[in-house]
Amino acid sequence: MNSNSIILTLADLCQYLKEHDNYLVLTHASPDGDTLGSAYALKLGLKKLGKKVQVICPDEIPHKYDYFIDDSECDFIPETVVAVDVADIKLLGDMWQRFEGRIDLNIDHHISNTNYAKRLYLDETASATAESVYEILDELGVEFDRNIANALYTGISTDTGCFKYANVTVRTHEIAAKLYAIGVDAADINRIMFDTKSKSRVKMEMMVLNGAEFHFDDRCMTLAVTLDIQKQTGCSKSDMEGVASMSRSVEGVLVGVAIKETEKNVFKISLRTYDPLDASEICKKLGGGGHKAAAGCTVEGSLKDAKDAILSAIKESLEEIDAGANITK
Ligand SMILES: [Mn+2]
Repeated sequence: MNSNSIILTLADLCQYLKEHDNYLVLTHASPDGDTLGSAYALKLGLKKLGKKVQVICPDEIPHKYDYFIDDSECDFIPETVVAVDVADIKLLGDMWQRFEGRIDLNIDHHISNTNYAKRLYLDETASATAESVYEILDELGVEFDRNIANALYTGISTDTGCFKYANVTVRTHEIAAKLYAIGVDAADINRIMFDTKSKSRVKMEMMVLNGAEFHFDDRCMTLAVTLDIQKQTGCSKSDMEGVASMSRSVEGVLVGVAIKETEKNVFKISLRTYDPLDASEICKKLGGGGHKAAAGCTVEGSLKDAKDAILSAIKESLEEIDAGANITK
C-alpha cells in the first residue's frame, strides 16, 4: 500500500484538477450526506469546466438524496480516480481491492486518513469534506447553482448534525451563508435529513431502546441493532444511521455506542463522544478510526464479544480521564 501521499495545498489541488480530465469520483461504502454531497458537487462543478465526470458509490444510494443526484452519463474511459470523504481505502467496501494503489487524488477531512492515495488534500479543520469542495470549486471559478448548493449543504449539514456539533466553525457558517445566497433549499433539506423518519426506523428504535444498557456510572450507553431486529422491522442501512447519536443524547452519557450486526457475527460499532473522551482514540484500539467526537470500528464474534471489546476500550479511556481529573484536584 502507498502510505506516502503527496500532500497538496488548495492551489496545487486546483492546478491538478484543471490539468486532468475524465474523472471517476468514488464515495465511501454506506454512503452518508457528506461523501455523496461532496462527490456530486464535484461532478456538477467539474462538468461546468467542461470535464467528464462519473461518480461511483460502492453501495446503493438511499432515495432521500435523490434531489441532488446527477445521473447523467457520458461515455469516456476514466483516467483520474478521486476519492472524496474516504479516510481509508477499505472504506470503499467491496471495491477497495479494485482501486488499491490506483487512487490519484483523495479529498478528505478525517484526521485518521491513512494516506493511501497518490495525492492527498486533507483539511482536518473542515467540518465536512463538502466545506473543502466548496472552497475548491470557488477557487476554480465555477459558477455555483442551486444543485451544487444543495449537494454541498447536504454534506455540511449532515456532518455537523445540522450545525450543532463542535466541528462547526465560523467558516462553516460563512460557507452556509454563501449557499443561502445561491438559493439552497435549506428548509426542505433539513426536513428530509433531520425531521423525517421512516416507520420501520421508528419500530427499530423502539426495539433498540428496549435493549439499552448503561455502563460505568451511566456515562456510557450501548444500543444494539441485531440482524433479528433488522429483519423484524425491515429497517434499512440508512434507518440505522442515527442510532449512535440517540445514545449520546441521554443526560450524563459521555459516550454513546451503537452496535450494528452487518452480517452474522460481524458487528460495526459506531461511537459518539463528548469531551474529553476521544472516540477516534478508543476505536483505534480495535483497528478503527474517525473523528474525536464520532468514530467507528468493526468487531467479529458474538454480540457479547463485540460489546466486551468496545466496553473494555472505553473503560481504559474513562479510567485515564478519571486519573487525570484526580491529578488536577
Ligand atoms: Mn465527512
